[in-house]
Amino acid sequence: MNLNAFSLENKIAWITGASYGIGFAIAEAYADCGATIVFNDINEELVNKGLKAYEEKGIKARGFVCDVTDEKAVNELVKTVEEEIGVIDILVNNAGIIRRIPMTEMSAEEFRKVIDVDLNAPFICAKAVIPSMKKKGHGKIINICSMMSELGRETVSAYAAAKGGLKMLTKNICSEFGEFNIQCNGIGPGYIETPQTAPLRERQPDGSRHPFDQFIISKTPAARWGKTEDLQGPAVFLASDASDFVNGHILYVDGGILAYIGKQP
Ligand code: NAP
Ligand code: GCO
Repeated sequence: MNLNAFSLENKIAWITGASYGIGFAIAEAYADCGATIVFNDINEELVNKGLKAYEEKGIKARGFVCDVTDEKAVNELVKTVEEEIGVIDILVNNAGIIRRIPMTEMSAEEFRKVIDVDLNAPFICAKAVIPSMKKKGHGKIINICSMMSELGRETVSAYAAAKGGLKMLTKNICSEFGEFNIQCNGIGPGYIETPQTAPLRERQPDGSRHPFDQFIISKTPAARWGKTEDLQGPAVFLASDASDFVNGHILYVDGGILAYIGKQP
């Protein structure tokens, strides 16, 4: 087998919301595999924080202030990248938010905000990069889904609805653009140690582990939370030529949670 199939040399990758967290880890792995990194975040402070973090890793990334829900700003980012760097070969729709609120206490505005960032924005970003991918004759779109693309739980109704929709948007982009050699797949991370899940892992006043932390450990065959590094290999695979015949698939990187009934207490 030609191991160069996993190389990202001469590829331009745009990872949204990648100043830190899962997006940063994916961008770092892509840079290690030879890709040119483009990222955005919602404000200049975060972009500068990200640029510093990339620089410390020896990565010359291009950072943009861009709210992914703003179609005009997204189109301007893509136009600038195409003019100054080149056509985007790989898009990772990573930017996302969660609001943990019981459904009957959640306002329609709060629900809409989560849907806007976690579902509408991946549509906007994919729509912005697909035309040039079609002209170039290839492209990779990777949507960061979630276990909540498959399962629900209390307080995350908006997030689960968005991530369930993102799974189906992934399958639809596959269906509509596969003939142009564009592959669109999802990654469904399990419970990963990032700022987004920090509230679920906070130590209790008595020093014990958070009940939810203990719950996840009991539900995971690997008996641990995931680390952002656990997502790097799968993300490289889905961005590389090695996955050219993988399309419309959600690759769950969850330590086995979705396969496991859970350890008896
Ligand atoms: P995170 O630590 O909260 O990072 C999310 C990033 O997206 C932040 O930089 C955030 O900026 C940015 N962002 C939010 N709204 C944005 C917008 N409108 N425009 C541009 N950037 C925006 O999250 P994470 O844990 O790394 O998660 C990254 C992705 O993985 C998300 O889609 C999340 O749903 C998904 N995921 C996470 C887990 C997990 O266990 N952590 C598991 C499954 C899926 P701000 O700092 O300004 O908010
Ligand atoms: C939650 C968590 C999860 C993770 C992830 C699981 O509150 O249940 O935040 O939603 O972020 O999406 O795959």
